[in-house]
Amino acid sequence: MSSVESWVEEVARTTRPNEVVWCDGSDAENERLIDQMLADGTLLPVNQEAYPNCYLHRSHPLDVARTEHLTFICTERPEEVGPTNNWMSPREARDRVWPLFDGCMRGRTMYVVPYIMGPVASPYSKVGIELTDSPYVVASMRIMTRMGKVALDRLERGATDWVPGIHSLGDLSPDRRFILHFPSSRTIWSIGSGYGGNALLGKKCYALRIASTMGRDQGWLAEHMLILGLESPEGDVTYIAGAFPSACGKTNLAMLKSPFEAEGWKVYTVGEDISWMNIGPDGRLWAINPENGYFGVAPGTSYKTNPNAMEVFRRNTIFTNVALTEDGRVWWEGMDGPLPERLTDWQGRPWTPASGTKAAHPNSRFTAPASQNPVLSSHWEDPRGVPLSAILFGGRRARTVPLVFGSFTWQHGVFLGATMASETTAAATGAVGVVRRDPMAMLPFCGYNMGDYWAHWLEIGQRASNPPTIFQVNWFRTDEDGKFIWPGYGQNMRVLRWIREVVRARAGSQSRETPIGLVPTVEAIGAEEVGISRQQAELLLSVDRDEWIREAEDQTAHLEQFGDHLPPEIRAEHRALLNRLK
Ligand code: OXD
Ligand code: MN
Repeated sequence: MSSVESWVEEVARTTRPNEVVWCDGSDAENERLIDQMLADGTLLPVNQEAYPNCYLHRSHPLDVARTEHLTFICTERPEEVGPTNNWMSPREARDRVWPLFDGCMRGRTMYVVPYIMGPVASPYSKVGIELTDSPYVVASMRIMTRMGKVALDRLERGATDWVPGIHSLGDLSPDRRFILHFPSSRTIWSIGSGYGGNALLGKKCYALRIASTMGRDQGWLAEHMLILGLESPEGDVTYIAGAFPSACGKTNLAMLKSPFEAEGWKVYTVGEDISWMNIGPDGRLWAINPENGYFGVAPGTSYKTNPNAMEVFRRNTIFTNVALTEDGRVWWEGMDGPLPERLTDWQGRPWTPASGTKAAHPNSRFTAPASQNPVLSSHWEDPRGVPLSAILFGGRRARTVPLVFGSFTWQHGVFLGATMASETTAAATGAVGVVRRDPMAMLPFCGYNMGDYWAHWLEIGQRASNPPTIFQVNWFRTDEDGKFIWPGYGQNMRVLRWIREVVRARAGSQSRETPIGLVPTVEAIGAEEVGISRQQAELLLSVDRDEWIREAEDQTAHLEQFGDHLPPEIRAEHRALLNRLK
């Protein structure tokens, strides 16, 4: 018996499902699952003429987002996970959490879901196996990963470092919900939630938390980043990765519809949430997208904000917690067109504009195959990945942070990532709109001590002879009236074009050096062409010394919490910033 088979048997002995089904990933298997879920109400059909092969899932109303406070990294010593992770000892996990798996699949089927994270032919891709009692998870994993026989084939060809993951819906109670990661055995246990980020174990649990520790041990990076290709009129493509916290527009930027398409400027998507980056033989960082689909935030997605996404989920898509129109089409806040007079809300209740509630849950989602993206990069499955010229760190900041600025060096760029902050969104449970430090947008996803993680970033920069240039961006700066100054979305192309000039060392006259980094001129981004007044444009690109001194002082406590694990280089960058400001 193979190691996979004996592990499956062992788990089944504890969870005691009625039946164990090995998934092959075939169409026939998927159809059977969909039929079964339609029959038992796990899925509802949406209008099949408008949205062929698309379905709606309504989750338990207390299970609608990632639950960071119930997410733990399990290591022998708390120091290994650092101050930004929840820690649990493996012994406590065994004593407190494992008993919840005892008999948890009684009366249910346990699906064995083998999957590959990354392009099938890439040496950088890796295998995982998820055991789950949720058919919704199986159907979603089939969209989000290369699932089934392809993964078993890879194991048969000798891949030994597969990641075992056990998932059960349990009783869906937040009181008995845990998402645990064991970096030493590269194992994942998740119980009590069916929500994507908690239950599709390939995504956040494997491709970020576990993979970040693999990257530390093996010399690569697993990051919460989109990857895009920017094509210029000259025909060259500049690859850019970008880390933004959840629900801050990664999907929109990765699929940006260029307002300058006629002139030859175009964006192609490689990935929209996760990037695995290895140093290539040429000393550059090469990125692959480990995912096969998009688990995108629905509200705010429209023809105006992201026309390409509107095409992606036209078919073969699972929607979660969106609203339905009277003729069975999906709907959410921010969609084009007039507000419908009557809807069925995300919990299945009748809704009218007078209801005073959101019709779609703010974290409602679409799960759609990447292959349906009209602007998918032709290199998205390139086994080598794509070579990065720039990395962006972005957040939601109403004040202080200009639209874009470039770092002076890799080390300075790592410092920018280490200190980045953002206002919280609905992607995780908890208060929305609070500024929190979210280093590299990895606060909920880094599987080890964040201080050691920065040291690893610094080391990658030492080993890569030609690393990408690091930038910080902020689409969300507001004016005195609290209105966004920058139109964002397609107009972000203007920022990407300036970045391309900088990485080609051609942006001299279009930039000015400030104490925080290199900022474009108003002309370089054509702020006035998008209807922003000169004064507003200057505010958008301004670096206010007093605000930045406050910002830098506020960074102190954040950095110092890492104690001995804070790399001296980061402390030196912090001091250098304060010196430049004063
Ligand atoms: C996501 C998230 O679902 O970051 O991608 O929460
Ligand atoms: Mn994400």
